[in-house]
Amino acid sequence: MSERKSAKRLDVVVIGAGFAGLYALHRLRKDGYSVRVLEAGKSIGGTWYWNRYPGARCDIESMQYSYSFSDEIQREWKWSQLYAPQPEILSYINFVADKLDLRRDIQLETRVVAATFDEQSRTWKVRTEAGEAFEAPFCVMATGCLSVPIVPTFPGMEKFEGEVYRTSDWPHEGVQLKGKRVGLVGTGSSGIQVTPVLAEQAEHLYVFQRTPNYSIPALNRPMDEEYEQAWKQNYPERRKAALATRINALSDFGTVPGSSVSYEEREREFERRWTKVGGFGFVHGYTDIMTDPAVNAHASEFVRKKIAALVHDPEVAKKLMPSDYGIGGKRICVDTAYFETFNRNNVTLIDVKSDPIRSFKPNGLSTQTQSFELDTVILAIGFDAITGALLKIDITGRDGLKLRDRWADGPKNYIGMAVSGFPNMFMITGPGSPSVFTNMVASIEQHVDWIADCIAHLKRKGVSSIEALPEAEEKWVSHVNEVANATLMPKGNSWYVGANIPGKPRVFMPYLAGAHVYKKAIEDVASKDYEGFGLA
Ligand code: N01
Repeated sequence: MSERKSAKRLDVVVIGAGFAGLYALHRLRKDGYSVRVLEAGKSIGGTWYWNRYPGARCDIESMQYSYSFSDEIQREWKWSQLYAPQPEILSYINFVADKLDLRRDIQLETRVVAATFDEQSRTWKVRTEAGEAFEAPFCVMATGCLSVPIVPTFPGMEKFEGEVYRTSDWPHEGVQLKGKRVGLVGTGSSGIQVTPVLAEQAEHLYVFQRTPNYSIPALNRPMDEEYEQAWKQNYPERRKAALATRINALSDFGTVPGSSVSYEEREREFERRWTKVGGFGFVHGYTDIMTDPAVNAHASEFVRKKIAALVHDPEVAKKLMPSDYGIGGKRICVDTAYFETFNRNNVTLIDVKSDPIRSFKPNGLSTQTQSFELDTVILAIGFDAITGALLKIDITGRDGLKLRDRWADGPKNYIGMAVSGFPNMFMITGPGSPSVFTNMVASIEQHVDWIADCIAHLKRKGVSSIEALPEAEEKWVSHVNEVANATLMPKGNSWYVGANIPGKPRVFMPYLAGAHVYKKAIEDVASKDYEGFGLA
């Protein structure tokens, strides 16, 4: 047991030094508070620090997936590609940290294990793995939506004599795969991004796929100078316009429902979007693509036809086609030559839904019916999403209430930022907010600004605590569920509903009404003297 040191007192403790924690530090420090950011990693960057597997890149355009709060920064930084690769995003984050002199208030290699609200002093007492203690009236959870990787539990893994890597904490020095027989488990966004790169490096790549995904070509390309300048010269207006959309990003949004046009017209539009727009823009064509079963089925069928055209072997193509859920039922993937990779002689697809992985052995792994000799296994098996990082910390609110108990049936919250029973604790892009359905950087800025404005309001009013009221929370959670249930999205067995974690309550966690609707909702709450909160 490490020695307990006396607690450091601050105005705000921020947990996590990714995009969210860094902006929270900047904004709150600018507002005059003493702030400390506690970060488990050896460096800053959060998601973009850990997920450094080859092929990792963002799937929102970089001109938009970047901070907007400083016009100087957004004009100064130069993105090399339409969709920046992970090393460039990490360099950008480091550039911002240096530019704003953020590092002096960030404590690295500091994992927070517990946070407890002390009612008498109205402070959060935060404890780290090393036994260090911090105290502050406010605690900001900038812990990320996809930051707790699933721990694999394949039988016999300990017997495997080769190397095992996870995309979610890829070695900094890289991995040598030349001449190796590589097994990749998992075909979500990470698996789909890493596959084409692994195929180029490995002697042979075995892709173990449980559920096929809908993936759309990114159409990534070097940054066009004119395009970049058009953004830089119009940043303020474009950023503002982005916040009026449902994803906090500009895209080629269609304005009519797909049900109002003919099948042929939809087909032409899907074709245009597949070949000219790319990425998530594919599903932005019609307003009802996630709500009208027929339109959704058409878009899904269109992707399956593309897979059939891209993959030479019809049997492999069939295995790659999602068939038991519609597009959007799981997180849509964005790729660069993913399906084409299965035309290579050194790539084999194994369907582990019909033939599940049974166990590892010293020189590979076995499914129910086959055996594979492997030198390296790469796991891209996902995350305990949205609530995982919050529940990993032992959070205790008023009256000894544990967040783990409070959320036993799902993440109760008010406007995605607060939880009743947990005063002065704020979540950035928490459950009940649009989070992963939006441009995360913009949503992070929105939350940080809302929280900073809220703390300023409390100071002005001379009150020291704010807490979501149970009835407001109840109402918000029912609304979030109602909105989700009006779409086809909760139907898939996705991490949006916690289906990838055995025993996790099945609740659709993000708010789906659109970022623009959400923006108005949280602005209304603030303008009505923080309606739905109790101030004391
Ligand atoms: O994780 P996932 P991810 N045996 O959960 C499979 C963001 N992201 O890291 O679907 C065999 O999507 C699992 O199969 P199934 C993005 O939001 C963004 O890929 O459960 N297979 C699935 O195929 C994304 O959605 C970017 O049947 C097993 C895969 O592992 C989120 O992160 C890039 C298994 C996990 O897929 C998570 O993506 C990367 C088992 N026992 C990630 N267990 C960009 O911005 C799990 N699987 C581009």
